[in-house]
Amino acid sequence: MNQNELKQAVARAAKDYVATHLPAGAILGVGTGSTANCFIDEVAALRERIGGWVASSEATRQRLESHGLRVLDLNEVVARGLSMPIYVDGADEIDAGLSMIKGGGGALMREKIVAAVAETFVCICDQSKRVETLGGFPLPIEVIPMAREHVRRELIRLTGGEPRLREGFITDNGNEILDVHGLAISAPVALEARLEQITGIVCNGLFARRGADVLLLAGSQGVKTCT
Ligand code: ABF
Repeated sequence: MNQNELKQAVARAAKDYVATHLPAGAILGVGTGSTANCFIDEVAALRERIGGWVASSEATRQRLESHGLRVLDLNEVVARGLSMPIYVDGADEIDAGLSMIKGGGGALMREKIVAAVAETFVCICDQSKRVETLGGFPLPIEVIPMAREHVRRELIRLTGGEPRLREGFITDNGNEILDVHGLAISAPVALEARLEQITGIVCNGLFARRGADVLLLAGSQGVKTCT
């Protein structure tokens, strides 16, 4: 199977997971990226039993709406005391402890917010994303534009990596992204916490403290479920 077929396979597996595990009428959180797009196209078939949809980016909101699905405001969901039992999203890298690098598509902040609200994070990936050590994929850091050079200097000091501005890209929140190259992240939880302390960083792309709960991983032998 090529990579696109693997994405389709994991998207179908995620739809089955939702059909089995999401209580009828409950709200589903939906991620961003090409694997998440395959998932949206599959899971739209479950519209009758899903009570509402929360999007982790403008692109995802538009794709959900193109299927005629009702996208809810996250504040309204939380304020009304509604639960979001499942959030399904892709990743750029994932390790054995289900820590991830995310944000290659630039939606890291909203993805982290939706993941924080959801009860179960289901990560959907093809096998190319599974790594021993995170950091081969450049770590995205969303920054307030006026803080970019300060953050760049702090990132070099802290990580020894090479932060590069993602040229011509502005996030859904109006910010810039520095991609940090050349990392080998041995302690993702500790690094995530340290990055959160740098003034000017809006969000870092490590999802370690709140990693995935379930990984659906597509490979040549089919889709494996890892917890
Ligand atoms: C989102 O989409 C991101 O966090 C990650 O950057 C990306 C993965 O995209 P794809 O499925 O296209 O590889 O999940």
